[in-house]
Amino acid sequence: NHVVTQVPANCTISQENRQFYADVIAGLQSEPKHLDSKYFYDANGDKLFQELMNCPEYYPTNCELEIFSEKTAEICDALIAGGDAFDLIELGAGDATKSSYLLKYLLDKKADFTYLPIDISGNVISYLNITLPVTLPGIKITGLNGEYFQMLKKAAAISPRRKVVLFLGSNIGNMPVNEAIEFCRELRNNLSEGDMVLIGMDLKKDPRVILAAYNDKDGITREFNLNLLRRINRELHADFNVNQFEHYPTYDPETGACKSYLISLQDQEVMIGHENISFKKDEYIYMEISQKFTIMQTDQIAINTGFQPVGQFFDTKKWFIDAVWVA
Ligand code: AVJ
Repeated sequence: NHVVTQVPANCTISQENRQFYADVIAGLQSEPKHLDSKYFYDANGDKLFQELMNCPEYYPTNCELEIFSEKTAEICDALIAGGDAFDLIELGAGDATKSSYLLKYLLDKKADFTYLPIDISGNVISYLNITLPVTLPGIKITGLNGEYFQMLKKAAAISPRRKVVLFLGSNIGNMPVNEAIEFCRELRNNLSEGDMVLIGMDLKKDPRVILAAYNDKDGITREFNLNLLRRINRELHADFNVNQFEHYPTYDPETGACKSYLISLQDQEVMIGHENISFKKDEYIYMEISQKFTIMQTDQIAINTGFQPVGQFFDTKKWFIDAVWVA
């Protein structure tokens, strides 16, 4: 954080925020305007997402927790079936609440594995490195702080063992379908034959249930979106008036795309660093996609990207799937 870039004469942007600044400016100078949802997760965004997971309307976390707590043995047996010793890699581990069910079961079973959580947040990785050996005595853990594919390459360099990759929470849904397929292809290219993936995907269901999950009564999702504008104000010296933007979530039952927008309530100008961005009344910023899938689509994505779908785990309502794929 020592190297700084002058933005306007009197403001500075830290080295680590230069990419953030470039992405924000490029996104808001595009037509239509958009921001990248990966920037939701600063410390405040992490907290809001935790709150969101406790909202009654936000069902995906509860569904996947039900799968992990009720089907622990079946899931672990499917993962162990590929061979004894393995590296259990988690993409975007967060606080590892869901994966802890698997870790505990695998430890009790004396399975020979090392847990390698990968996360872009250094805080997350140091938290896991410190707390997991206490809550799960005997666990072998090597946290990797960085981008998914760079860290996967690093994991492959550290050990030649079979890889089992966890990609949970329907994080795959944060990409449009084409990009999700590209992502799975790149994932496959970073794995070897016989490696496995356990991937969580949110399924199509009653459109009203889905829309409500992204439009909770307490307004946490709204705050979650507006927080990115606040973060831009704080870190990039901008002057968004967040009261002049309205959260607008949509769900298209045909395509399964759940998208959220922030709509400008008036003609307005916003300064970000030395850039001036104009908004027309009713103009939108496209903030996030949370894609929903059919069960058939989950199999097709696997097959089209070089995997074999070999297992499916559902919650009782069949709202969410954790699928097992073999490379
Ligand atoms: C963490 C990406 C799975 O898309 O459902 C929740 C994020 N956004 N509410 C999702 C989110 C709005 C969440 N993921």
